[in-house]
Amino acid sequence: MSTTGKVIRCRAAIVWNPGDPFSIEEVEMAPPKAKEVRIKIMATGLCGTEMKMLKSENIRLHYPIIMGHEGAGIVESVGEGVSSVKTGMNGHWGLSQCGECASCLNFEDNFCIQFKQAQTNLMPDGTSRFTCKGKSIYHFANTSTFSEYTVIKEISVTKIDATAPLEKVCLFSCGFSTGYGAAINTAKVTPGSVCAVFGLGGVGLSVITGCKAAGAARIIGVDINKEKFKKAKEMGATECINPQDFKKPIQEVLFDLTGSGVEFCFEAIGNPDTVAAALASCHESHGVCVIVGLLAAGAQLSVDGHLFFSGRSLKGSVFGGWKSREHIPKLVSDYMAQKFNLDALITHTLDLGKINEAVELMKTGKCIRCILLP
Ligand code: PAD
Ligand code: ZN
Repeated sequence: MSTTGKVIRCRAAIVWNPGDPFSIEEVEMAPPKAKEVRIKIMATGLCGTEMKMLKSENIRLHYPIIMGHEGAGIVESVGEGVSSVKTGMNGHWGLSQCGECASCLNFEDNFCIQFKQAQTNLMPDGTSRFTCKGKSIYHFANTSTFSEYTVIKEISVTKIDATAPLEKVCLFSCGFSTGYGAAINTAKVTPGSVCAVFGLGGVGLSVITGCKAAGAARIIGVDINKEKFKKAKEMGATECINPQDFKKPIQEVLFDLTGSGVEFCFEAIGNPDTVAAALASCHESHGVCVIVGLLAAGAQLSVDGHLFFSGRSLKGSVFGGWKSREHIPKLVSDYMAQKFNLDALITHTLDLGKINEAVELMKTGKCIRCILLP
């Protein structure tokens, strides 16, 4: 029996209040309104960003909320006026791409103005499509993938290869694309260069994959968890170091190791102190430091202004600089053509009902990416 136009009762993981664990609940998922699409989620990753949100670090959110943004699924139905997406299509999402705003029209920019609206944690008409126990539940990043179904905007849905395994390519909705693109698009890593990556989680390892694809000669992994080194080397790191093994600050260690500093340095942790260390590790004139990690709203950076005198640069990067609808289908095709190793990022797979176990695995550093199956 078709569910088009009807409310679907389904399972979702809700966080009721800041700092609470996930609670598995039955929710009512309203049908999509105009220019919206309802998706049956087939798989979703748990990203470092949700880990930060669970710690209720100063990331502006409204509660109760259904988090999750690293998902892939199948279009169940579409709202009025939807023309680019059809029922049954394999879908994927990242940032929105309206194609009309100043960011979308800029060749190098991917932060579509319509994504900012997602920060209200509501759909464009200012309401939610999720209800639970009579309460309206907030969306997250216009995705909310920790649910069997979700409703998102048409301009955030990307059509991908119908044969792509959704339980793997869901990582293109965030972690992999973010890290890989930070190296390729934001830093523009050059062949033969010396790179360093601070933080060897799913995002940092994807940065390593990007540096390797760009032909970097040296890729130095930096993490306080030594358990991460084996996988980092498997992905392309040429050496790995733990800042806690040295008496000197890590930037001095990196200068000792490289002679003149790192040419492309990435911070994939989201900590103001490691951003400062990553910047100070860069070559004094042509060194480029890219902040990939999410810093809490209001986080202040303490960096020596003189570091910029000689030409170093510091850049931010969101979703790896990819324009979602335009670029992600090609990345998925490259994966299908085995151009890079995405599968190595997936260390665990669990039922969505076990999402709090996935949180524990991430907290204890035992997991790179845990795929949750709704
Ligand atoms: P993760 O928690 O799997 O990885 C973080 C890694 O950093 C772990 O291996 C830690 O051991 C390591 N670490 C923590 N503190 C330190 C330290 N002081 N020195 C060295 N290493 C340390 O997270 P992830 O890889 O999923 O995400 C990483 C960050 O990227 C996180 O801040 C997340 O919010 C952000 C992110 N940004 C975007 C974007 O578009 N910019 C997208 C997705 C994720
Ligand atoms: Zn736009």
